[in-house]
Formats: sequence, structure tokens, C-alpha cells
Amino acid sequence: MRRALAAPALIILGMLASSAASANPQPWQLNMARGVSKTSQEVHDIHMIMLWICVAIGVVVFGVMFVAMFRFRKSRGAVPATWSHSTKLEAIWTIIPILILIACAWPATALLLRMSDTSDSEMTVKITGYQWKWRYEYIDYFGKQPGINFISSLEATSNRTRQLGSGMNPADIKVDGYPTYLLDVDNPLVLPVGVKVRFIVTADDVIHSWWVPVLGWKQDAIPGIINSAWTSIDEPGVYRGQCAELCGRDHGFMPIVVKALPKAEFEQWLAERAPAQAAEATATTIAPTTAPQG
Ligand SMILES: [Cu+2]
Repeated sequence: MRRALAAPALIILGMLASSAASANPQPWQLNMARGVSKTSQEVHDIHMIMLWICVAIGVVVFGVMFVAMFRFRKSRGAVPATWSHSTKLEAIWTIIPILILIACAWPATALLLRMSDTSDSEMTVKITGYQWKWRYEYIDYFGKQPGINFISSLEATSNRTRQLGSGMNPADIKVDGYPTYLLDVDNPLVLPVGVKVRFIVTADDVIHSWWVPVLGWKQDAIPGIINSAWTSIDEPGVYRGQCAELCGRDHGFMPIVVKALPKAEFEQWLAERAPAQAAEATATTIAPTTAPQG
């Protein structure tokens, strides 16, 4: 019996451990990942506390129920009590849940407030959702305007593979051994590590939702409305996400990739990317002025 239980227990422990160790989702991962920012780790910790509170309540409630069912069953000669009401008991089973709910809501609300506080951010990125891709505009980086603005859409091999009768195998698509079918993009959102990044999130057609699980939040992208969120990523890496709001035919084909670089490397990327972008921008702004006037 003990041996029969050991294997599943080990598998579950392994899953919990692996989910904690790796940033991106793994096959059969059961729990949410701890994430790569302080916020996401706080979200994970609060989730675990709430989970264990619920488990404890479940054990007590079902425990009392099963004890009552087995010990006081008719075949053992149990006789029903004749009283129908107890104000004291009702007060107790009202007050205790209220206290438990307050104890849960207090830290959760405090964390939600911290998560929505985008003040003192050092960088701003505007995210716009389209059917079925994302646009990233680097609005501000420590007071400077990087002038970088690009579209991020599903990477070409995944896109070819998903076509009917492509004959291509989704399992062949991997980046560094990690299966990335429908999870990779042509232009990832590049961010620096250890910088408070404010995101302003909107959409240009229908409602989308920008969601990278390891950042610990998701934010709706709604046409005509600007939502905001923030993160400060602790570890360099490649973090993957999805559009999380059903947005039409290709909803499943607009993944999100965040590439977090150490600050120096990010600034180098910024310096290399900005002139190329500026050249593109000039090319497009010159065109109308060379056209015949009025
Ligand atoms: Cu979408």
C-alpha cells in the first residue's frame, strides 16, 4: 500500500518542484509557476496560502461530516436530537468564516493595490492588440524616447505548420529543446531586467488580453480604453504567453514572447534598433511631403 502511494506522490512532488524551478510551462505542470518578478512571486505565495487555507477548511468540514455520518448512523442506534435552533452555534459559524474571509481579503487587496501602482516606473511600453498580432511601442526609457515600434506575430514555421495539409510536424518546432509550436514570434518584446516597466495596454479592433503567466498578471486590451500594468523582471530569460481573450478566428495564433536582457545588453539592443527604426520612420514621413501639394 505504502509503495503503491510512493510513486504518485513522487510524481506530484516532482511536478510541484519543476513548476517552481522553471519559468515556462512544462507538460503536466499542475501548479502555477512562481514567476520571474517580485509581484508574480507574491501572487504565487498568496495563492499557496489560500490553497492551504481551503484545504484545511475542506478537511475540517468533510471530516466532521464523515464522522457524523459513520458514528451516528441509524444502524448503530443513533436517535435524532429534538432541538432545532442554536443562536450560539449560528453566531460561531457566521463569525469564524467572516474572520477567515477578512484574513484572506486583506493581503490579497493590498497586493492588488501594489500591482496596480505604476508610479515611479522607469520605462513605458505601449501594447496594442490586433487581429491577430501585437504591436509594441517603446514610449519612454528613463526619460528618453527610444522611438522603437514594431509588430510581433506568430513565427513563420509555426504558421506554415498550422495550415491544413501542411504535412509538417508541430513537435519538430523547438527552441533550445523547448517545444515552441504556436508559442514563438518573429519579433519578441525585448525588456531590461531590474527596471520598473509600465505597460499601457489597448487594442485596435476587438478585445484581446495580454498575458505572460510568469509576470503574474494579465491585462485586457480593449479598443478605446487604455489599461495599465507594470513589471520588474528579476532574471534574464525568454518568457512566453498568449492572448487570453477570445478575439476571433486566429485567437490561438497570436502568442507573446518577452525576452528579458541584462540592462547593459538591453541598452545595446536599443542603440542598435533605434537608428534602423528612425531610418524607416523618415522614409515613411518623407513620402507624403514629396508628393504634389494641394
Ligand atoms: Cu487576441
